[in-house]
Amino acid sequence: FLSKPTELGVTLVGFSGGQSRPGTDAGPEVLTQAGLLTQLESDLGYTLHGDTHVRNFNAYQPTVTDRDNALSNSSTIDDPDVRGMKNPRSVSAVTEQISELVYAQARAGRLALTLGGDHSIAIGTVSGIARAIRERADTPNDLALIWVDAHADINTPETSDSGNIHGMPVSFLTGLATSSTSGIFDWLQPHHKISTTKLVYIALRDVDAGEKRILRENNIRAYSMHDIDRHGIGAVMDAALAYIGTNTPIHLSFDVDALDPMWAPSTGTPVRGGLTLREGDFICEAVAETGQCVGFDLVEVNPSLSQSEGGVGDTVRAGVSLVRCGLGDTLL
Ligand code: EXY
Ligand code: MN
Ligand code: MN
Ligand code: MN
Repeated sequence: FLSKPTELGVTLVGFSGGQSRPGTDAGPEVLTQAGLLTQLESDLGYTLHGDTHVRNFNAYQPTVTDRDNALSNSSTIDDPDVRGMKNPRSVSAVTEQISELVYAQARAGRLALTLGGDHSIAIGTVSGIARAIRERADTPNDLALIWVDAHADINTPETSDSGNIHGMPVSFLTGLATSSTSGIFDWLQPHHKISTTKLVYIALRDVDAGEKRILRENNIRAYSMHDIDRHGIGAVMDAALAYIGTNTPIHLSFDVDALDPMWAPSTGTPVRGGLTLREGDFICEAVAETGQCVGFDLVEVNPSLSQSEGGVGDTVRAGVSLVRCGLGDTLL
């Protein structure tokens, strides 16, 4: 139902307000400096659309210091917690803008590539693509979402212990988190949302108790590292894609912390016991191979964080590899 993608709609999101460690906003910059976009053009043959310069969405992020200063300086923006969410106005405003930008790329029939940024930005990417897919005549079915991550990112504001919105995007995208009268994420309309039956997780290994309950109660399809160890990544991808079915457009949201920190140490919430780089690449290749992929995010690359010399380079090389594989790079 979709023709082989040649047009790429690029959005480079410099934003870190969904969590508290500075540096994730520089993710798109280090990935593009490594030549990623040039490779997509010259090696993979894509025509690039959208904005190939990084947008600094952190300009919308009032920092903790700003908040403290706001007590003495009324001209600084204040963004106090709402239902325990940190930086709620800023994340809501930024993701609304991302949603519009990504919608425009997907609506024009382009494969929407977004480089983040922390994972809160997926509230923008998934909502924009879900809406575009509902409108497009070449896509008979609603969007499916494959979320590759060590974490489930499905806390509601009420179940979250941290208040970090990068741990909540899936609950807002599926409507499990209720929008309130607070104005935060009130812009999310039914046409932006996806069904929990169209959601598949891969590589989970650090899921909060409240999130486990949400996954269980909603019967959400999830493949943990345990499942990958038991069945192998090939069988897991076969099952995941069979569950989604053919004729269904797919968005792949890849958190680099799904990879073991051995391969991708420069990220804010690393969890040991993760995917090898090849398993990560394989997931991306398998989705690309379906010909159903309409969107791809790579998030949570944080070049300010590295335990070891060379850790940033390793993480960036891994990120470049994942994107190339997700966009249909083949070796033979
Ligand atoms: N579950 C934890 C929380 O809600 O704070 C950790 C979330 C980490 C989220 C990273 C982006 O995947
Ligand atoms: Mn994540
Ligand atoms: Mn459609
Ligand atoms: Mn994660």
